[in-house]
Amino acid sequence: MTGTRIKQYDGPAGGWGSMQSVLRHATGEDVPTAEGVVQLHRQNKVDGFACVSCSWAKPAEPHRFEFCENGAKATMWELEEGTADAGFFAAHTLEELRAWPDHDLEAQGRLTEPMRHDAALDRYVPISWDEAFATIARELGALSDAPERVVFYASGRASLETSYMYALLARLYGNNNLPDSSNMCHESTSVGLPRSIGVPVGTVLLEDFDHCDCILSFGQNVGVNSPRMLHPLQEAARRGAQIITFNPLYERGWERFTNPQEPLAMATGASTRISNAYFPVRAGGDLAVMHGIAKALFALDDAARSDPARERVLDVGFIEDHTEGFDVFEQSVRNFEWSEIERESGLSRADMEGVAAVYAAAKASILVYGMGLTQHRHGVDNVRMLCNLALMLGNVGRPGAGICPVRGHSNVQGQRTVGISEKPELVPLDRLEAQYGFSAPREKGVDTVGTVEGVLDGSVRAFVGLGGNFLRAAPETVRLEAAWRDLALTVQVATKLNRSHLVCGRTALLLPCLGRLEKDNQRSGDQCVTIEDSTTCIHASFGTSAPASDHLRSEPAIVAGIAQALWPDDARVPWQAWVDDYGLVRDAIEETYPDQFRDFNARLHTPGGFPRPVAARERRWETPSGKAQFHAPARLSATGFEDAEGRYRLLTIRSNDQFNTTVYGYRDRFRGIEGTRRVVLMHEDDIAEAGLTDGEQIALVCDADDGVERLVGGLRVVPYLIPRGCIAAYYPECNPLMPVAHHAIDSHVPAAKSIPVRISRRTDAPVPAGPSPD
Ligand SMILES: Nc1nc2c(c(=O)[nH]1)N[C@H]1C(S)=C(S)[C@@H](COP(=O)(O)OP(=O)(O)OC[C@H]3O[C@@H](n4cnc5c(=O)[nH]c(N)nc54)[C@H](O)[C@@H]3O)O[C@H]1N2
Ligand SMILES: Nc1nc2c(c(=O)[nH]1)N[C@H]1C(S)=C(S)[C@@H](COP(=O)(O)OP(=O)(O)OC[C@H]3O[C@@H](n4cnc5c(=O)[nH]c(N)nc54)[C@H](O)[C@@H]3O)O[C@H]1N2
Ligand SMILES: [Mo]
Repeated sequence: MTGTRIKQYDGPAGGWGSMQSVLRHATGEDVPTAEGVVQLHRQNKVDGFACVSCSWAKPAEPHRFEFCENGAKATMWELEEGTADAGFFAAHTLEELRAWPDHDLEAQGRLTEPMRHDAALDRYVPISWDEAFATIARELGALSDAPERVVFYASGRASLETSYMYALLARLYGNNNLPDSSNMCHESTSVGLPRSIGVPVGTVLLEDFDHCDCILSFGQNVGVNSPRMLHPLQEAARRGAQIITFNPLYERGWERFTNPQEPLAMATGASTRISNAYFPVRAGGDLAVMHGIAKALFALDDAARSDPARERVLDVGFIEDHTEGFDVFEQSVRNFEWSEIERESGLSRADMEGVAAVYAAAKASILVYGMGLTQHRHGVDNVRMLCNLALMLGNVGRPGAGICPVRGHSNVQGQRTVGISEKPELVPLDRLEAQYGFSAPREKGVDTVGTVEGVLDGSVRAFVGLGGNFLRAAPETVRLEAAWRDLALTVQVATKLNRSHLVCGRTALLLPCLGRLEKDNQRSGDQCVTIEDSTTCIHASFGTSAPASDHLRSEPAIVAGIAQALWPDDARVPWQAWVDDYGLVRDAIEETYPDQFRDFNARLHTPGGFPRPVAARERRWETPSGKAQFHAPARLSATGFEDAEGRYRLLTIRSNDQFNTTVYGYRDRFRGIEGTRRVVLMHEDDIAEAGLTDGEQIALVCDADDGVERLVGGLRVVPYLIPRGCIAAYYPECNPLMPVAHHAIDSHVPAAKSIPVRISRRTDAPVPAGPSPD
């Protein structure tokens, strides 16, 4: 570690900086270079593997290297040599490991064999696969008279095949307790979009980016979290499309990009401007911004209406034929005062009018968004207000136009498609019952927030985790960890060691699985799996690299192993045949979802993936009334709390050197923060007003009035270009500050982008592990 370095970064996204960053990881992580290079070449190709990083679309005609800086890091992180094997666990107690930073835990390398927690030794010790499955079956069997006490969590990386099997396992066991990472992520999308446009997913395809002339983006960090999306954005910008971004932070990817695929640009350092205009909205201020744009659109339309020679601004034909609720929405927008809109958004009326003029003039617009909209108390209203803007101009269901939520994990959207959901009404239970001859549970299951509450109040007794790092990703870290130890059973299926593996229930198992890059050889031969990208296209993925250990099992084999141990004499589900040949799981998926997965096995290899049908793309509205719905939010702030003296809106952010709770390193290049993650980004006037100094270390205290103290210390104050009253700090270090009750209404997404906090000089606050900012 070279120590903390905080210095403004002036380069573009992409470019030599990204090449250097990739190379540093290639050499620094001990990857056999040849293997790393061979694998990178196969990333996101038709006969290759689907990147384990983000879920952005994979083009039919891929670039020579269809990967980005962060996809390359994800690949190398998984291939890295070195292992967390039995010898490693013999050498370290869990108490000792709990003091390690997230980075150091995963950096040990891949998990290699099944382990169980020995409480007396406070260590993981090896266990055979058969014993592990028998232990799980015994513990789950003991809870089966009240199956709602068991939770089956999934992180969004597992394939469609694994996810289908896993959801079936939970339902055969007797519950719909299938929370997934989406509950902390785009659940506001999954709840908001169906209400507005009748589908839970975005409506754009990759080719729409070739036909749009305007892109509005809200709260998404493209350069870090979906860098391959910079290619269509760059092409759109070069064609002259207007790109307008709303984000409290100036994120480099939306500003400028140098395409590493272009030798001339690399040689000359030329970069493409991405956004024509960039507006630093206050965190939680998007509802106000979107109301401002809508209000200005109404004003433009009023002017057009008064002049018969001019075309209307609103798409009145579309509104008339396809939508409901317009009048109420219109009245509501007109009733909000500009002064209020300006105050809540932090932007000027003139700016919002300017955006409205650009948006009104465009023939086809795409509206892009991410966590900056979904992770708020009123995140569902945010999503629905974005739909309103699209509906006003008929920007859904025609070429070059649409709604584009940029999803997170590489198969998070697909997991929902094949039944991972706590909401039974979203799953074809009748069909599953007919297919497998059982009576499916009909009660709603718990989501992530429900799981946290259930662990806290004792109603949840066992947790099975298919990937992920639940204890780090979820809110309420401190109380959750304390209650977690009282669970009867915790099972973690994982590739790498993380914090969630170090806080154990009374019986605890850690089961290592193959990663997506690894060759998965089963009885019928080498297997491929499938995933769904952000634009509903389904892709095959073949792993070819040698498995990190001979003891690893594939995720389908582990799910089947648990099921077979639970129900050894039950022939209703062909678990073993499925493990032998994943093509049979795909046949089963097609049988359950015939419209979505027609000819599944035959279409796997379609270049660019094959799109699932999305009704809203054809302007069919699968809402109760058969029309798209305008919605009138009752307020302009998405935060769910009032402003108060000394109270800040904390937005938790990802660095350019992490994938969720996986911390690759300590270089947040675009933000110019290196060597530490213990920082709080603050406007310089706020720093002065609070009597703080640049570089001072402070604590943050959650400002929820519920009698629980939540604090994080050792954070260095960094002056930063961020709206006043807003501060930013890293996830997951700041998750102890998030109360479980502070989540989005209806979708239950923890409100990680506006947490009410105060600044404190207390010195007794727990300090996150990791390099100190001194
Ligand atoms: N390299 C890498 N790739 C990833 C991930 C990763 O961690 N690393 N994570 C994956 C996952 S699971 C997901 S969900 C996605 C996440 O990708 P994003 O949706 O981009 O999520 P974040 O980076 O958390 O936040 C996005 C942006 O929201 C802005 N923001 C915060 N509050 C507000 C607000 O109130 N309004 C507006 N307009 N903007 C706001 C932040 O400044 C930030 O730039 O990326 C996926 N891809
Ligand atoms: N404060 C705050 N909290 C947040 C967020 C935020 O922006 N702010 N973002 C939220 C979001 S968007 C999300 S999606 C969640 C993420 O929550 P999770 O999905 O639960 O967390 P990850 O960090 O993605 O999980 C990483 C772990 O997954 C395991 N893993 C990796 N690959 C595989 C695999 O192929 N198979 C298996 N079985 N395991 C694997 C590894 O052991 C690794 O340590 O966090 C949420 N929490
Ligand atoms: Mo996510």
